[in-house]
Amino acid sequence: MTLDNILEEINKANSIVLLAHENPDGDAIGSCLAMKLALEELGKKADLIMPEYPQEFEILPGANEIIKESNIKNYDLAIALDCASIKLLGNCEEYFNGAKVKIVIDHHSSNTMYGDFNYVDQDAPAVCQLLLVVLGYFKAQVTKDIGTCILTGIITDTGGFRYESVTAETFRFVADLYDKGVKVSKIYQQVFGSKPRAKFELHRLAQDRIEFLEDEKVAYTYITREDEERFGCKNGDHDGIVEEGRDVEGVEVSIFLRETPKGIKGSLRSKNYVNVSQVAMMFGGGGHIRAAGLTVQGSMDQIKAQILNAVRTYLK
Ligand SMILES: [Mn+2]
Repeated sequence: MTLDNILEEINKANSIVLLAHENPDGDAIGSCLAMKLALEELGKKADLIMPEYPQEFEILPGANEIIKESNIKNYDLAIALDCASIKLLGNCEEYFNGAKVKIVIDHHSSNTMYGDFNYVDQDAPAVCQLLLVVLGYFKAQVTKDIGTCILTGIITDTGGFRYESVTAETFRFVADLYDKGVKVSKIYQQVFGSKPRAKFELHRLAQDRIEFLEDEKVAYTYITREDEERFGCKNGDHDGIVEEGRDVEGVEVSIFLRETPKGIKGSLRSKNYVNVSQVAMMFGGGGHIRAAGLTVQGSMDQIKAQILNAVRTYLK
């Protein structure tokens, strides 16, 4: 079984690097930190490389040990968490490619199985929930610190237990974490209950620009680089904008475009029936049925029109 292979590779490795997708979210950071702490429980040290991550996660256990880069280019083992393709590793791709053995642990349906060993379960609402299965199999003890990282990922990737990916198992896992002393309300407050002023201003502007199209079944908005510079935004301040459009009554698909150095990044969300992962894949992206993303070259207006054309065919 894959998990036996993964444990064997971990035991053999003298140097391990942990990586996630660029612009990491709570699940990416939570799963990497949980894995790092769990490896320590198993007597293994690992480097966690993340050039940038949102400041609300700085308080997570082990976050002070996250490094921006490493001198080591050929780790014995690389483990990519919450990352659907090698391309999405961004600047960390070199560490993955340079490693002798490559492992992928993920829950994206669009995962390209780019590791030597791939443990992918698209039904898992978060990689963090999947990690509980993995750590259980490894007989690694889930400490309060590990549980805190894991719960952060579960809460962020499920929108606070709101999505249909949540199962009874999710709540059983959370109940176990609660019994270990993990503070559910504190994590909730940290993740959803507080935002920097720059983030608030960016969200206010994006909300102001929302257009309701296609019989009000589609919400569209955008943010330019100039907007983010003007407010002094940090990495991750745009997180949550696309959900604001989706949450409006009658909206099935929310589209959010954002200028990045690599091109226009599109985020797609759906409420009930449109498979936005399929739409994203038409543009070389991917993700989940209700949450997906893509990065393309072109003008904002052009890309908006192209995505709208694609989304239109799925609307009822
Ligand atoms: Mn995830």
